[in-house]
Amino acid sequence: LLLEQALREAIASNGLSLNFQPKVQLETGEVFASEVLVRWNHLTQGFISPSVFIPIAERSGLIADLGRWVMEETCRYLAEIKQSGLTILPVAINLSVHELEGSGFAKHLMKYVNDYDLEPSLFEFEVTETGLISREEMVIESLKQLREAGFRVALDDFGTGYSSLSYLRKLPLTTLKIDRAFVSDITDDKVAASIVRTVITLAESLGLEVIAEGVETKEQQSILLKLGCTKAQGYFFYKPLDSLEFRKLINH
Ligand code: G
Ligand code: G
Ligand code: MN
Ligand code: NA
Repeated sequence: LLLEQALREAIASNGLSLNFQPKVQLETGEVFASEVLVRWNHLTQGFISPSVFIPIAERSGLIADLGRWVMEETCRYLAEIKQSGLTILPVAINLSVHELEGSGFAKHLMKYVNDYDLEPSLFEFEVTETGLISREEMVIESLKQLREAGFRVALDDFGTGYSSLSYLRKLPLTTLKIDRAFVSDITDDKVAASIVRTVITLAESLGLEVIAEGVETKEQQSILLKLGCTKAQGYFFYKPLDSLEFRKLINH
């Protein structure tokens, strides 16, 4: 309850910040986009992980305010880059399924995009399968509205949920993100490699972009290239960077 109250104050008083993890072309390391990751530097406890405070936000209903803060801050950041005449790259924002449950979510996001004079095609929203299983119909409807508004939609942590294939038929996706559990096993485990190969083929035949998460070694990079993967994220390339570091990286 103390953390919940502190989180409420952090959202209201700019106590949160954004990190950006570069998404790269697997072969060259060229940065083509980034994933936005929220950070909370607690006054006395230091950095608290989103895997701790996102669940608190979900349970307490603070997730709607937190999501709005992340969206607006991302728009502000992009608009600022655009105004300085620098390169503006697409961003991916993680969504909690709770945020998709209300109606009119897409419209609400469009308001920020319009206020900051940005294009919806710059934004991808990442959702996880585990989140989707509850309230399925409403969530699918919200995702459809996001696509109709011109946003992109990625299925995050793909392969770790229970009904991956049936969801692929129902969800209006643009992108599959291969979970890092497969990537970390790919060098010693033939089965993991086969799964990754199959996911890549599947994504291609469905017309989806595919990106490997959690690439940490050169060996993983080279196996993924052999399996036909072209895009990646991971510590081998870049850790999440703060906004200044990220800006320096793309405008060196
Ligand atoms: O940044 P880190 O790798 O520690 O993220 C931990 C978890 O928190 C990941 O599952 C990530 O998707 C989630 N997360 C990070 N930022 C956000 C955010 O802005 N909104 C939501 N809903 N989840 C986030
Ligand atoms: O659930 P999601 O995929 O959104 O989680 C993103 C999280 O993954 C972030 O907390 C980020 O810090 C973390 N992450 C990004 N790249 C790597 C990596 O190469 N290895 C590990 N272990 N974590 C990573
Ligand atoms: Mn993600
Ligand atoms: Na993920």
